[in-house]
Amino acid sequence: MQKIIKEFEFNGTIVEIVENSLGLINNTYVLRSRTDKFILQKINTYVFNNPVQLMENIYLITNHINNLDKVTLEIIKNKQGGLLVESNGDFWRAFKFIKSQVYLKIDDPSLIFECAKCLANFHKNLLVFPFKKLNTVIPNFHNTSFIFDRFKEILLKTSELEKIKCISQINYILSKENDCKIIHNLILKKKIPLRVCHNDPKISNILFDSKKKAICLIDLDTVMSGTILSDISDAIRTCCVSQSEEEKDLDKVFFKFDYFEVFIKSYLRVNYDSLNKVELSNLVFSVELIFLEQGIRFLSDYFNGNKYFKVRHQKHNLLRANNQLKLSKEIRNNRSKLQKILDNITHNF
Ligand code: GN1
Ligand code: MG
Repeated sequence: MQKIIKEFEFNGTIVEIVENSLGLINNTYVLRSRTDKFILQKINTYVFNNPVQLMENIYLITNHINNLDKVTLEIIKNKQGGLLVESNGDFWRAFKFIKSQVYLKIDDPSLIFECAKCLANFHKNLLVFPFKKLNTVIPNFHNTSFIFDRFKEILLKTSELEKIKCISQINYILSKENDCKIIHNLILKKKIPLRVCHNDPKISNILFDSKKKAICLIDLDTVMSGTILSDISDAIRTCCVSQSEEEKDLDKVFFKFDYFEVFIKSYLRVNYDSLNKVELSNLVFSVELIFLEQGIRFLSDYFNGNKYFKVRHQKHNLLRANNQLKLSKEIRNNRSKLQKILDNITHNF
């Protein structure tokens, strides 16, 4: 790693390297010199097969946000002025370290308010950014219809024994084929617009200061065009729950309706004007769908040999899938309750 470190424009000698294992995709290290801290990441090329295009996106987005005088990631270039360092087929990139705290789950509604505000401002700041300038780093990333079809393909290669063990999860997912198409079809029909989206605004991708104020969204790897509904629902997926997606005791896992209310109020306060009627009327459904989508993604990876998400043990992705599918069902059974909460809020706008 010393060889890689030497290639970047870090000021000062690096005296400490600590691995940070929060993300499920890239390898992240916090570096410290005598005066500064930095983030060094090895990009997961199984997931991101074009790191150059990915970094081009991050460069454009961070410049745009920076020009608005808002806080965002700051790329540290290599000694030739490039955005990446390549070594033995691996791609590395670096950022300035932002002094902050991250949360894996939330126990304080004021943090929910901050998350929603942070995401809404991110969307607002990028409203004028022409999304066509961004490379599609992962095609069909939040296309649930595509994710469903890939799940079916993976099932064809899964052993009968494994399928029997997971029969209830499989049957539940297969019964949702039509649901998986709804948002995608509305995009195709241009009823739901494409916009610049973060595409991975989970709670641990939001930095907070010591006063619990949100600083900015990080992990800009998947910033590209998409529906804003995936962003809103993905933030809700990780903010408005009793436990994180890592919790395996499902009795402890439930949706927090009061947090949903705080989230929606805070988000719409900033960005209500840019949502159209079709987006608003599909918002509650999109929350159910994102849990289902994440459940399908985890279960697909489990059947496929855990190649995509980092795991600590062989059944890790299965347990994560069970967690997400439970929440998807809970939202399904409480759609009208969530719709009422949303209607009461939008009524006042
Ligand atoms: C991955 O990189 P990280 O850990 O923030 C994944 C997201 C999932 C998330 C689940 C590129 O995000 O889509 O929602 O794990 N990122 C990618 O924790 O697939
Ligand atoms: Mg990521």
